Amino acid sequence: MTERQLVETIPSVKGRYNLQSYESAYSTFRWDEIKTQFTWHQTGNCNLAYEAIDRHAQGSLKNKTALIYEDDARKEKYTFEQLSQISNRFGNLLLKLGIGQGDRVFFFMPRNPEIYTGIIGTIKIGAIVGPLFEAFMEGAVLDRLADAEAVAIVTTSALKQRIPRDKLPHLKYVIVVDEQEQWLPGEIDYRQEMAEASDELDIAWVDLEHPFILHYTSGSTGKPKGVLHVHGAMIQHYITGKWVLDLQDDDIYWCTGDPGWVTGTTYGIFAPWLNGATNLIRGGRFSPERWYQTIEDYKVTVWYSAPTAFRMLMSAGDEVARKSDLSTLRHVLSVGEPLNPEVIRWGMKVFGKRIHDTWWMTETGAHMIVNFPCMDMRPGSMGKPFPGIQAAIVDDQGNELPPYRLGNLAIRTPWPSMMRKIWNNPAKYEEYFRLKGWYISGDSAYRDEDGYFWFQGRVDDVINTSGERVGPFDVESKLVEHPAVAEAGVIGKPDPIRGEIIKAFISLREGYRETPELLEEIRLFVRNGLSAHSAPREIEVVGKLPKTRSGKIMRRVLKAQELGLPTGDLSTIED
Ligand code: 6R9
Repeated sequence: MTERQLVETIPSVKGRYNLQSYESAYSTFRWDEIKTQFTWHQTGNCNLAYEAIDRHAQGSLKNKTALIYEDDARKEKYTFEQLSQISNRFGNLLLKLGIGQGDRVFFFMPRNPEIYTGIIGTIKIGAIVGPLFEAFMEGAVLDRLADAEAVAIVTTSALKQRIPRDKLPHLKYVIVVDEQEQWLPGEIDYRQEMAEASDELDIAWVDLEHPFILHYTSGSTGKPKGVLHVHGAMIQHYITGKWVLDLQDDDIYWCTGDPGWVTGTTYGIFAPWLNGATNLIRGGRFSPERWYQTIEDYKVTVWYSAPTAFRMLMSAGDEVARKSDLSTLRHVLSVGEPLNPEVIRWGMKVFGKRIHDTWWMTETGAHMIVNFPCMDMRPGSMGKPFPGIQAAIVDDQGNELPPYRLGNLAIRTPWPSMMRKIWNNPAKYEEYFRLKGWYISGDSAYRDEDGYFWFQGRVDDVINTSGERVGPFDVESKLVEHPAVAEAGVIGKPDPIRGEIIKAFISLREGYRETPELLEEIRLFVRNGLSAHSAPREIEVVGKLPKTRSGKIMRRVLKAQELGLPTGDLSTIED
């Protein structure tokens, strides 16, 4: 990696942000000080769900709207007090079934208010939540429930068909939230039980190290890993919600992530409610018109989404955006994939706002490297480490590398929301910490001399062409700058002479047709805009790129298909 000649900067905009100066916060930060915000800070006996909901329900935010829910069929609002009562009922429902501390309770439903109150209720009794994507098929459900030895699952009458109970000896209860004609043994009628349950619950006071959530995340090969987090993560959920999401009293906050993805829990549930914010949840499918309309209808002020969604909105055209009033938006953020500079430029045009990239992982539990509103932004960079977080680029021996050298993105251990276990797989867990004192993310990145971090790809995705290391992200970002390109996925394809050549898979925007001239024009566009060695030698037009449920382009799938190899675990693929 060579030094950049020209770095685009989008200056910070003055405002009443919760964090006013990054440098001074970073130099004086202590996690211990953040703990004093919590009711448990002297005893250490805590409960994340209590801090997120009941504490507000018992205080001045009692009648504040905590949850606004909307999909094509339901529109509902709940105050903190109502969420406290409903989740108490759910906690009692579980207790009545004999479910208790440390038991694994899974959620397998389309987004609906019951997932949110159910997750809170489960955590209140000290049990462990296992969130699943509703799109999972039988095999994916089986793998996760079997590995976790789940005792109960909350689901719908339609989705329960995908739960192979005969292969799950530990699964005692299937809690069905909607009506059905026939109830099988072991099936619990959620509506009836909830109607009978008490509003008062004995909350389980647990240690900060007590687990509360098990998120399965798939690697490229083998079975998905169960990443376990503990109640103490709330310290980081809270302070990143305050400083990065910049949540303030009168905000209407919308995070588009599904609870099956860690973004949909840490920043779709815990961070906003720990901060006492009004949290908007939208169910149903993605649609540019409806998404923009949701912002207008609810006067959304803080919006957290993902590059895949922003790129889809971008390719739907600016006219669609102009049909809705988006002027209430004051802070927009992104996570899940690298945020292409072109998308940031587009955001400045349609929202009049910067889109703030944030980098973190299921394993890190909360934000690690981010762009704060008070900070100058360098499009294409994921920003700087959160205060209290020490990030570095290290080589394969754990030595720190100087600016502009590509290497392993690593975090100094520990931090409050760090995963504590890979379920049933201690060897896998140890692998992340193989270089002493560091957590190795598996991402490849470099740092510039001002401390901004630049993501290049998963370590396995980095391309070596004629001796040059090329990160797929740079090439993809240049490709989507071309007016014909909607999305791009770039891989290294083995080549006898060059080691690897760069192959790009692209989807075209509305109104463009594939012609040899267009492909050549796109190739030259990258060549002239980036460098000769970064230009794709092959470009293939596809209708759609393979993506995960959280919108990540699956480069390993593109590569396996290209080489005619097995594609590995596909349980999280979009369709
Ligand atoms: C929160 C989440 C983690 C992986 C991570 C990286 C990619 C996430 C990113 C990003 C570039 C960003 N990733 N955020 N890459 N810029 N801002 O996404 O967790 O689903 O576990 O994925 O996603 O490759 O290692 P998870």
